[in-house]
Amino acid sequence: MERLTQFRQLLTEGKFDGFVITSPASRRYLSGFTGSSGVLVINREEAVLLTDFRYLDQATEEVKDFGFKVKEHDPQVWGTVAAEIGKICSGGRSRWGFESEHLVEKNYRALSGQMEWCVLTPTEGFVNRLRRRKSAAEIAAIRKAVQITDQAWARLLPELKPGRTEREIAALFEYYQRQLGAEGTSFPTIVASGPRSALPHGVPTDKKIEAGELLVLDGGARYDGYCSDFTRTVVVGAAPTTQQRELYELVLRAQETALAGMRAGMTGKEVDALAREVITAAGYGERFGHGLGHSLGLQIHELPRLSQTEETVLEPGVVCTVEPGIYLTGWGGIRIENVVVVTEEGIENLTTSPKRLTV
Ligand SMILES: [Mn+2]
Repeated sequence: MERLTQFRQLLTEGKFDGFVITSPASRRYLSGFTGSSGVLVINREEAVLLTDFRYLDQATEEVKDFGFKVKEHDPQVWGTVAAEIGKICSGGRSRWGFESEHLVEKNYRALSGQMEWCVLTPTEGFVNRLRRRKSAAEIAAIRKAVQITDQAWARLLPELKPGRTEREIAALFEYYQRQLGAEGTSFPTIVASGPRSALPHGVPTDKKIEAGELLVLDGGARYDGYCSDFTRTVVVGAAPTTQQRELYELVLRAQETALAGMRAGMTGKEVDALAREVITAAGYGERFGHGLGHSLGLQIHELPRLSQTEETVLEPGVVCTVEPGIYLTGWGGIRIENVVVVTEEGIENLTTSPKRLTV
């Protein structure tokens, strides 16, 4: 009920008579419903989850503590949604919000076309105003997801040998996470070796890992709906070259600088700059072509971000990644990623895996 009460506060502040929620993560956050299909219709008096026959029993159980009623919608979903909205605001002129980053144009037309008396108003990141500060229970779920990933990495390290393919490494990592209690991955695992490690999001291939190559693994687990995110870079089966070691130490120093300097009250841009200045001063600023990090929770990428354009001030309870990288086309890439909780004084580091270049 607490989340619904807070959400209604947002409705009042935004002068909305009601709100339609369609995105899976916000739907789950507000109603507790974990199914794959359903629409929330919320105003100051009513909160309804409209879903289909497959989910009626499950939904009734899941929404119990969240203050929602469950109703079945027709195959014509948007007709039922419009009728429900008409019913709870007696068809009078009203202003309802929707998630413009999620409701596609075809569905928007189907909905708005059936309720001319209602002004459907686009919003962006509306529920995120609640979701960006994680509760103790949410942080506990993320912490568990991070622990699973850390343990899977420890289990994987002895398996990182020349001759193995990127796909084999990715499959083992995902299997270990499942063995350790993950519901699944938070996104498809990235494993990229040798020159391919210069691809920040390299999809694993049948390429065999050769001795002395860099290997970047970026993956995460899902636990109780919440995500972890993790990257380590290692040199497999040989001592690192001088260049590999120097660039690795530079990325590590950039990450440690950000971890030591960030705290609540800074903007995402200011935190990004902590790491970016270290890499830029060494002459590799152009090769760090992505943001320093992103929030995560029910989704792998949430707001606010740590980037060169993020003006949002970080509040305590924001959980985000810190993941600087350097990518040299044809040579390889290096990235190191931890998950942290932002606090008044600094951060709490959730990721505990060692940061060793050699395996
Ligand atoms: Mn990430």
